[in-house]
Amino acid sequence: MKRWPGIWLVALIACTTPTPERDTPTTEKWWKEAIVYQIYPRSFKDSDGDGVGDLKGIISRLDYLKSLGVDVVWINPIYQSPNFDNGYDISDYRTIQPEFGTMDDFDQLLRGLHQRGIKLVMDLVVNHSSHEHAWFRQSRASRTNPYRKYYHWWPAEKGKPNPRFSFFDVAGDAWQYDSASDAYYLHYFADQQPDLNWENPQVRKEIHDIMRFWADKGIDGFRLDAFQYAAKDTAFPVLPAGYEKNIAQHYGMKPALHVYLQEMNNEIFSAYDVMTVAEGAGSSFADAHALVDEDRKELNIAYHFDAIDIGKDKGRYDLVEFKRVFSRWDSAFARDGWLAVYLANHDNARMVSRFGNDSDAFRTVSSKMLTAFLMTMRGTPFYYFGDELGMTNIRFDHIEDYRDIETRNKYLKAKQEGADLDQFMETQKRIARDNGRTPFPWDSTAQGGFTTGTPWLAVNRNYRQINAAAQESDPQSELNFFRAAVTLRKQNRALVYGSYAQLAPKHPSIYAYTRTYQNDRWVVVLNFSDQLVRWQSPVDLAHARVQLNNYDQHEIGSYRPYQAVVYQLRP
Ligand code: ISL
Repeated sequence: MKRWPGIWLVALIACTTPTPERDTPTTEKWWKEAIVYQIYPRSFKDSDGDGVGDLKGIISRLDYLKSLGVDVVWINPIYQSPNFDNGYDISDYRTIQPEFGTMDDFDQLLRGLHQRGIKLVMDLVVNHSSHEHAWFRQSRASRTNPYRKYYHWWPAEKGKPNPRFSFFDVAGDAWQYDSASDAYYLHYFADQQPDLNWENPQVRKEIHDIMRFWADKGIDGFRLDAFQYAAKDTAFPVLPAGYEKNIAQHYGMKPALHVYLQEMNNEIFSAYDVMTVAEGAGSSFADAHALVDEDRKELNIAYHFDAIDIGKDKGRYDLVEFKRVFSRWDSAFARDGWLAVYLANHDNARMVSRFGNDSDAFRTVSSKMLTAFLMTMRGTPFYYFGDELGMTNIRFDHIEDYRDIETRNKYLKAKQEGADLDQFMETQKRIARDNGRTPFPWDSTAQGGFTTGTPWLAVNRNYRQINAAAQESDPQSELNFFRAAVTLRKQNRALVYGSYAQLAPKHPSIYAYTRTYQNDRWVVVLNFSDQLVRWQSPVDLAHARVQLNNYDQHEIGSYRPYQAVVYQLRP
């Protein structure tokens, strides 16, 4: 275990006014009790030496997944795709991408997971398809093609449509002119990702059939990618000034969204015991509730961006704001609805680089502290693969090292606009999505044991220190801490269903909260700083049992850098 340095800071902060506790939701569901582990399949394990992770690779590591104790695996898209956006541009929703394997491999993976008591959630990318999907090939062929209305077209003789911003387009323009039919089509993401027209009932029926296909195979859930954008104002009016501050409201979240989701629920979700999670939760608590409250009969879990976006632009975050965001969401969902709790995914930097401290001195301990946080909050933890090892950002120096369409296109855009490219590259070291997509380091052999070939994206140079094999045998490793935290959550309903209340909302370094379920009460104390902090809990901890601690010592009222202590009060 790493030693903390000799800098002692006595921070006696009087702000210990607890926030009130809220009721716990009454309905108990398997997906509320589950811990979800997200696998980025390109980077998990390559079985055939082509440098790309694949299904056989995952199959070869099923026992590792079992050993983690997680309940659900969410796998990023594995369908056929020309891969402009790493599978988020699907050209056939019923075929497995050949570089990932075959449908037989998929069936074997699903069986292997189920045999080990692990469920599988698939990523459903249906706000848009690939431009290579047969629907789009037809749609663009002529204005009279039966598939024309599967997408959003604007005839050129009406002039240029009102501007819409594209997240990934080099020019930032979501309208792409297509000479074949002298019209523009809409793509909120890259021009290889045309938006589907959900107003067309035929499109909705096609998607239901696709969902039924996968549900009949026995999968256990769907993550709905970027679905808040599916219902748009298709008159495409001029947007009001300042619309960028509320993209979700102006680009999607129109009332028809709920019609589409209720239809989907009626057709699919109610017929299968599947869990459903909405990527993006609108722009208000009301929006998020409208997506997931039980009586709405739409989705199960809201996956909002407020927490993951904290300080993204500034390069640092303020713990008081971090606590406020998590607490406000918790309290807004204390009675109805349910949330995902996460600190990383394939669209973000590594958790420890972003919210912890990835220096040699503090990487291990701060990554464990963040794990303790995720495993003791209310909401379903969505834990990103590799964070159990404390993987860090790769921080590429050259644009050529990046594979992500977002980073590469933003670089071209910045270049065209004459922006400061050094500054751009520095920012990407902090936030680029490829930071979180590098291959999983299994051991200290070449390429971290991920592949025998050339990896599609560089393996982080620190794989000799940070790898699963080394951590497996070390009882103090991040990996074994993760397993202990998972077990603790699984064994204690208070950590799942217990009400939540902050103990020191204004403290700049300590995040402390209680979780209470019937007469079982817990106190979680997390030091988010690299200094020793003295802080007295308003709840008496003298007789509490320490159930989780990322240091081997512990002293009530004195918390070492990035220390996490989880106490259970004795009744
Ligand atoms: O990644 C983002 C910013 O860096 C987000 O704006 C992201 O594009 C948005 O959350 C939607 O993400 C999802 O759909 C995208 C895909 O690239 C992402 O990987 C996916 O999570 C388009 O399908």
